[in-house]
Amino acid sequence: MVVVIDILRATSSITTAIAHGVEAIKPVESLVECRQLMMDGHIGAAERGGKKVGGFEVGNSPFSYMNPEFEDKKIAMTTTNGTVTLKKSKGALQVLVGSFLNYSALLSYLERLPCDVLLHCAGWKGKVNMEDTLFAGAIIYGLKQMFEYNSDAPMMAANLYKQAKNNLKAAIEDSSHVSRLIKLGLEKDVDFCLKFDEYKVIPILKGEYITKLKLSDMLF
Ligand code: 3SL
Repeated sequence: MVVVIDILRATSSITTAIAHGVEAIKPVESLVECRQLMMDGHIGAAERGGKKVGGFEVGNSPFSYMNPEFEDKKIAMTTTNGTVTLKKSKGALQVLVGSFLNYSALLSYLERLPCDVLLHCAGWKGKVNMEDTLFAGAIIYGLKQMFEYNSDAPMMAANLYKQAKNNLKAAIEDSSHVSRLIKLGLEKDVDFCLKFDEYKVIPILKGEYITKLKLSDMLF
């Protein structure tokens, strides 16, 4: 079982889109593939370096996925790190999408699971980042010793979260990606992505598409 985490902003945007009625999201790595799918009837969503890529319908702001016109539609999405991490997670027993926005829903599923869980943080271009580590820590903290750790990394993430949990924004405000998004005028996206439990959905990557986890998908 893998939980993909890209708090700013891919997994927060995917959670928002699925909660707002998007039928399915196909994560793809290249702009070329995304453009091809757009020509084949998908809504095209593309972000690079925090910016919406010209020629596509949306970028990666969670607010752009609250659009009622996207209900029951399919989206092809490519982002700098999040969609790459989703593709790399393929082959796991299940691939779930995690964010603060669906924290409690995800936690209550994970705590009943009879299997190992890998928290797969997207980071930024292969490097660790604060916001994904904090969310991984929030999950580990929430699971309260129900799992054994296979290294010290989960304990480190949980300790970081414990120190930061009363003011997550302060903990990440000097981080690399928050600084990048603020320079782009996207602080409201940061604030939204740090909100707990806006939604109850758990997006799941099944085959090529991310959809809403249904009762029949549950492993217990
Ligand atoms: O890297 C990603 O997948 C994005 O979430 C980055 S951004 O927040 O859209 O800049």
